Amino acid sequence: MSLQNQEIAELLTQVAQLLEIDGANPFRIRAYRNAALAVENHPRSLADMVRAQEPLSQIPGVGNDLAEKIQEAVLTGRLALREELLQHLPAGLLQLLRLPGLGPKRVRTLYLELKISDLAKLRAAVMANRVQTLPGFGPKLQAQLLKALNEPALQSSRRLWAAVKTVVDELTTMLQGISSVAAVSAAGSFRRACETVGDLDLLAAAPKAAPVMDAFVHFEDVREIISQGETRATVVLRSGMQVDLRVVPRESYGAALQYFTGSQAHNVALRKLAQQKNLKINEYGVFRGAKRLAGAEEAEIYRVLGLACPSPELRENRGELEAARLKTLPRLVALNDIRGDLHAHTNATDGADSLTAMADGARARGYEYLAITDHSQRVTVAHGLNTARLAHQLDAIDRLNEKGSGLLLLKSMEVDILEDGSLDLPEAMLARLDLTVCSVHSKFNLSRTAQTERILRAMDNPYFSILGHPTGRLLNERPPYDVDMEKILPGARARGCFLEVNSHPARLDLTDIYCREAKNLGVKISIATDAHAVRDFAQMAYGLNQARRGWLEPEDVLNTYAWKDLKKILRRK
Ligand code: DGT
Ligand code: CA
Ligand code: CA
Ligand code: ZN
Repeated sequence: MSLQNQEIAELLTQVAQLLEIDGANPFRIRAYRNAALAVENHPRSLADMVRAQEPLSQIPGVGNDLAEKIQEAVLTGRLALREELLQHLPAGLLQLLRLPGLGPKRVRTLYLELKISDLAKLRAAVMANRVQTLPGFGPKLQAQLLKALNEPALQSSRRLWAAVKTVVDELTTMLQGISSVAAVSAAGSFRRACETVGDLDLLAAAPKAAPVMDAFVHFEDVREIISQGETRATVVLRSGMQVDLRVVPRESYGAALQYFTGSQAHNVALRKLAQQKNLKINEYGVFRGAKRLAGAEEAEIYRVLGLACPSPELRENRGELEAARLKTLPRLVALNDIRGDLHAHTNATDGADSLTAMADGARARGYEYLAITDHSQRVTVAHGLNTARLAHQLDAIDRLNEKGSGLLLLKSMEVDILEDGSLDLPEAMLARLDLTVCSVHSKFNLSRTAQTERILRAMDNPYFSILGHPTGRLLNERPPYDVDMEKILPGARARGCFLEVNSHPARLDLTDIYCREAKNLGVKISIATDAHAVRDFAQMAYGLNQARRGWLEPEDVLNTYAWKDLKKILRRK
């Protein structure tokens, strides 16, 4: 993983902002601000410097303490301090900071005086005229905030991949309907299957751009045209999402697709590689002098550089170019490798569909097995099952399995991990299950050490199979609870436990980085939908995205195995 300087600076800036909202010591705040500036303006990649073990403390504005933080950001992609702050400060406060006129001081006032912690609450307070009387505010600022709250730009924060998918489908269908259009694709972070997407990048191949541009800006869902050039246009949709379209001639479509898919870090590394071979690469093709060696097909771009074509999900400059050169790219797990789903709820707890409906739904997807994992008793909001109700469900599963419909229902439960690390189900019942999904649903705010120990202690239980939604985060809503994955993963490995990529589009809480770490440690992953209705089985695609970004191959994924093999893999030593 390789954070750009700007991304490191952004993390440091957020820490400074959160500290200020928190009312921290001004010197400490200033230290983070200065470091962010220094990092942003530093001419060399700090990630490279960390890798080369060059001291960061030489950088003006970066002392020993901050050098450590930068190193942490480079090595882990995150800052524990930022996450600690977000354990007691709502993440929505960071969104407030994006409004003109709102800095950390005023956000602190809003939060302390009116408990405003996100855009919706601010809007409500503005509408109720309660903001203008706060110290440091006033009617003029309140009016300015109202205007800003209605700006489309504000709503265009990062969107879940799943939400963007719908738009991609609509827009590509529309563009493909234009007779002169030879090819259409999404590019950018969407094509790389990132969890969230900033703006959507689309690419089309056509001999003349004008008719394509015209159809695009007149698409029914367009609310505003930001810019419209001859071959490129940017619009904002009614949802607030920004979409970029570029139209290129067919002969440079492959090069443009490669270029605009990114990531930028991948492109920079690729360009360096081309330069070493005395070739030039840009969005029009690969050139030796004036001679174009490739351009029409993306795979050709890589081929003339001596590389296999890495799947877009891998293009983050995390070793994929090396693997492409050595022809050792992973054979990424795909939907047709998936033989079942290991996390699903029924209407016995908080699901919408019955046991038989869920079984039928899984069979319709061609699955061999489905684990029924309703909640345990402690999760009262979900109407968790007590021992008697679970026993009843297990009997029902036995009866359905005896009928032999071709789908095997696995007896399981999403067992709550209690605060002391014990499991919310007596041993006699645990013993009746084929596997367990064990999850944290309470006490999210334990310290990192306590949360980590809690989970490891739960894994000590010989009936623990899979850690469900391992960090509890909800993208754009709730930060992850503080847990040390660097301990959980080896801990799981040592005990013969597994982790889940929860495919809910806002969860995906085992990140690409940790998927890869799990693979490297030999910890297999369950890609599971946590379906609460038959239609949720389709969420498997989102979990697969994450797993593929984490370099997972079929053998790394529990639910690619036939049940007779999976059963052996799940058996604890
Ligand atoms: P996003 O929109 O924040 O989710 O992330 P991306 O990756 O879609 O970024 P975006 O939309 O700014 O640009 C799309 C792609 O275009 C990016 O992944 C790589 C390429 N690209 C954009 N700007 C540059 C640049 O300055 N240098 C290079 N080498 N590539 C760039
Ligand atoms: Ca983009
Ligand atoms: Ca873009
Ligand atoms: Zn759960």
